[in-house]
Formats: sequence, structure tokens, C-alpha cells
Amino acid sequence: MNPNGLVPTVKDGDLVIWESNTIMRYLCAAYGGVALHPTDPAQRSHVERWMDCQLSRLNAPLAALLRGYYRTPQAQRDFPTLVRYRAEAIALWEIVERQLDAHGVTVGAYTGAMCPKCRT
Ligand SMILES: N[C@@H](CCC(=O)N[C@@H](CS)C(=O)NCC(=O)O)C(=O)O
Repeated sequence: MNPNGLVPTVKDGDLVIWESNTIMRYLCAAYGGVALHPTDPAQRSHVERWMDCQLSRLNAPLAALLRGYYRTPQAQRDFPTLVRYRAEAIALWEIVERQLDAHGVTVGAYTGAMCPKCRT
């Protein structure tokens, strides 16, 4: 269903949707997810910056580690490169950690879309 052969891929009736952020926006628009994807431009920017950050930055070193370590036979692994990807991943996820330390959530504090558990 997905020309890239990847997940996630969602089928909603006749519509096939791929790319996780597109799926998220579609589900929010189609099924009343305004709390997760606000219409207010400023509030929406808080959500979308993390979506874009995940897509453009956070995922890359983890995907490289998945391919270079778990999907590469031990004898063929390029450990200096893997160590660089690991350091890159840690540095990026520390940004998320700092956001969580400061606000408890990545975006809910700005949009009011915190889950019940987060509010307690
Ligand atoms: N940018 C795409 C990335 C999709 C992607 O990389 N999916 C991975 C899993 S997270 C996948 O299907 N991998 C198949 C495989 O590695 O065999 C999205 O956000 O949906």
C-alpha cells in the first residue's frame, strides 16, 4: 500500500495514507483531534515543531543504528561510525529530556492537550 514499503500505513475506507506525520494530521482532522493538532497557529506550531524535529533530526541516528548494528552482521559492523551515531542520538534526545524536565510534556503544556496521567 505504501510505495516506500514502510510502516506506518493506514487505510481509512478507500484512502491509503502513509508518512506518520501526515497520518497524524489526517486522523486529527478527520476524527476530531483538535486537542492534539490545534487550529490556533501558535499552538499548532508547538506541536508541529516536534513532529518536524522527529522527522528531520531525531529519527536519523536511531535508524542508522538500527541498520548499522542490529541489521548488520557483527563482522561487518563499522563501530567508529556507530559510536558517532550513538553520540548524535544521545545529544538529540537530551534536547527532548530537557524539554520534559522543564515542562513535563513536549507540547501539552502549550496546547492543553495533556493526557490525564500527565496532569496528575
Ligand atoms: N518518514 C516515515 C518513516 C517510516 C519508516 O522509516 N518506517 C520504518 C519503521 S519506523 C519501517 O517501516 N521500516 C521497515 C524496515 O525497516 O524493514 C514516517 O514517518 O512514516
